[in-house]
Amino acid sequence: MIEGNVDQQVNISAFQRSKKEGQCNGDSYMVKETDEYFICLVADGLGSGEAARDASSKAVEIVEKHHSLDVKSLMSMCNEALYQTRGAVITLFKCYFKEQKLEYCGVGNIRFVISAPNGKIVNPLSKSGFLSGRPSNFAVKQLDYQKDSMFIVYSDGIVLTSSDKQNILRARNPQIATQYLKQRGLPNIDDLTCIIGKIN
Ligand SMILES: [Mn+2]
Repeated sequence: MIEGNVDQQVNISAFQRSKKEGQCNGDSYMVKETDEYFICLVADGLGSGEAARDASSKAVEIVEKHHSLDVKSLMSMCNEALYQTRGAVITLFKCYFKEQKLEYCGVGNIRFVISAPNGKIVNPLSKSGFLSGRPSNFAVKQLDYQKDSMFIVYSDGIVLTSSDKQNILRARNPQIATQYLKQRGLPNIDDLTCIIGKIN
């Protein structure tokens, strides 16, 4: 569990769980905040176990090293890094604080949902497929966001109903939202990664 620092612009609550207890999780994620931006990646390696983990962690390495680049460039670099791996599905987004703009790109079934303070929920759609080094063109979506927006990024180890999404996005903070999810119960369907954040 990572708990966000109150001094940061984005308060995060993240958790992961393996499908089989004690086994390696095929999902990987990273978050990074600088004075100018916040960036977040969730990758789910195809299949399970070490080979899945190997694929998803390659994407994380790229974004950890090159997080100052734009989302489109990073998606291309992740794709190249995934050549000769199992492949992975990826969701990557970056919020630019001063502009209050968000760049988003998703390939495959990692969901991203963001709310505005007025309660409106935005569910940007990802492209189907996965990354494994084949040439691809990445469509990056640009969204405006407002302060106090909450978001959820989650792999297919969780299925959220629309009332779950509302409960999470209306929670006072990400830690309370995570508690809600844990209390509601999370059936063990796959490796799981869930990141809930609030942009202050
Ligand atoms: Mn999965």
